[in-house]
Amino acid sequence: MMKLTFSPASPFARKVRICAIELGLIDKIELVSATVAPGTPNEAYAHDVNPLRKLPALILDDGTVLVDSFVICEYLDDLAGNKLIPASGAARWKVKSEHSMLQGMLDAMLLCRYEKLLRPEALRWQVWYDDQWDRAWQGFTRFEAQPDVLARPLDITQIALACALGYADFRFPDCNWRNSFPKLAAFNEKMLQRPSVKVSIPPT
Ligand SMILES: N[C@@H](CCC(=O)N[C@@H](CS)C(=O)NCC(=O)O)C(=O)O
Repeated sequence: MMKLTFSPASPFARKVRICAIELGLIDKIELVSATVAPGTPNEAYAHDVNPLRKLPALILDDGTVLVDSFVICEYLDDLAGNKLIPASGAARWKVKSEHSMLQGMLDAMLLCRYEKLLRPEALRWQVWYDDQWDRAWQGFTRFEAQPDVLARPLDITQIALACALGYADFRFPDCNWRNSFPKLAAFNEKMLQRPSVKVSIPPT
């Protein structure tokens, strides 16, 4: 049994879980809850799993640790025979680049979250916060303008995008992204019809 370090609030862990369900691999993975956050070092996690103290990480049966949701999704897709990431050619690099962009959007949103939640108020820098938020927002703007991406058969880009939109709902409920991105709103509704996406909605 593989082990995935996990938190139900993590959009990155959610992305891996959705991939595993869609690829028929979820029964081979045990979700192991882990707690990591800036400012409260989890030394055991740093030592045993990931020195970067981030989740998710996938621990394979032979003890190998795969770090980072980007790599874990690719690994699972490889095991299942390239169902979520095109196996070769221009489409492969386009989808990987989209996935990478969504990683950056999620990183930016997570930094905003940590800034609000963890950084002492006197040390906050609004310009920096707004700049990070704008990166995520510009990313959504980019996907809103690409209806062909939203209409493809299920792939990693769509899964990551659903996780980013779900994270906006979860941590930034007042951002009103649906008003600005109607195509993404329709896409999100469609994604929520999938059991994998629905079962992994972060708990409120
Ligand atoms: N690039 C990483 C990002 C993972 C990440 O930032 N995870 C968050 C939880 S949502 C985390 O572990 N944060 C702890 C920290 O930054 O201290 C991935 O794709 O797995």
